[in-house]
Amino acid sequence: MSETRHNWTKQEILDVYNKPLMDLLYEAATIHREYHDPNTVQVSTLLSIKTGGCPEDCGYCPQAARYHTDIEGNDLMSVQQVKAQALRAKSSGSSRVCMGAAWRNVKDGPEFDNVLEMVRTINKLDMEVCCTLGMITENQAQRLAEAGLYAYNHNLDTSEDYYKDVISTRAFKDRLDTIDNVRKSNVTVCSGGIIGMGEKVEDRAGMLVALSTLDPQPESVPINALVAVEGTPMEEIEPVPIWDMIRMVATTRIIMPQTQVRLSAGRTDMSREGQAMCFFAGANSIFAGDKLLTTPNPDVNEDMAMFKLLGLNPQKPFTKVSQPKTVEAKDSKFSSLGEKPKWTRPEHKIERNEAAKVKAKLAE
Ligand code: SAM
Ligand code: DTB
Ligand code: SF4
Repeated sequence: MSETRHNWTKQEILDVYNKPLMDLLYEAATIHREYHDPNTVQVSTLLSIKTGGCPEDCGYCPQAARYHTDIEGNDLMSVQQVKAQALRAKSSGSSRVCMGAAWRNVKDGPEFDNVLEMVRTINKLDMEVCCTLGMITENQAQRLAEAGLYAYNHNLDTSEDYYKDVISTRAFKDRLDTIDNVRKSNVTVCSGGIIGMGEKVEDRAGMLVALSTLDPQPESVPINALVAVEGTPMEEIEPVPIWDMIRMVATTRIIMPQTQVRLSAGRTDMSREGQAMCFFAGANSIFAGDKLLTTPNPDVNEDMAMFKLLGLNPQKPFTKVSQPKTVEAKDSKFSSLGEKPKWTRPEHKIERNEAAKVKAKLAE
């Protein structure tokens, strides 16, 4: 087996990314087959448990309160609503539910207690549970782990350099700190990013340096293509070419051989042929269901037809890591600390974010 390296340099990653396509595909597919069944793809369903009204200024995100987008905001869903959606996801072939909240960070209190109950409920349905709730402390990660959380998603999104052009309300280091907090628990790490935000290929490589030098590397790495949503600062960016997506997936597979590489946002714009190339290049997970968090995703039936056509099978839950045990709230070893961590607020000016904010004000 090829070794898993944690010392990849940006130049080495660029050299991989820029290989002649046939060489890149062959190398990625070979490594993919060493570590994974190439005909198995893990299927996750996203559930936006709290939508919109987010205080952050992420330039790609339709849920940031400061931009004017057409999404419908919602308060935290109830545990019963979440259970019903998880059952639907299970019956349509998903092995994982990923619950997303438009929060900057998790605050201890009744809402987080409800999220913990959602985690317990889904784990008891024998599905993998993932959460993406923004920045969290070590204590919060431990409480999620006790509830039975399988994975925590926290994307680096781009390189440290380009991060400053995308977000001003938190720093790259805060993201790394949250990942570190998750690592101190038994919860697996899901972290990746977005391509097609106007970044250079060097930034894509820079992000992959940051992810691949984590030790251990993330258990899953989502690669999103930007979904350019009207009203966000990135509304006018042209869709990223499929070739960039294929190169990014292949490079991720080569430098992180053991990880599940998830072909994430942007699949509605990809042909079946394009997606098939991504699976060949090492993608072995997707988000299924007709909605991501707020934007469209291919219909489940369409995806199942694609799986049939390509001879792909959905991965069973807990194939890679065993099922966590759920500890009930009354037996919990970790109580709420009510901490008020000092996450960073750089607040530098990003021209296009400022312009989108002004435009939104005028539209009010
Ligand atoms: N608020 C939490 C956070 O930012 O960590 C969790 C939810 S947030 C929507 C999760 C991830 O979705 C982001 O880190 C980003 O990678 C991805 N995302 C958000 N908007 C996107 C878009 N328009 N296109 C592609 N990916 C997007
Ligand atoms: C990830 O990397 N992509 C997902 C999930 N993790 C949370 C989110 C994609 C969101 C796309 C824009 C939207 O639907 O709001
Ligand atoms: Fe908020 Fe997350 Fe969207 Fe950023 S990506 S605006 S933190 S919901």
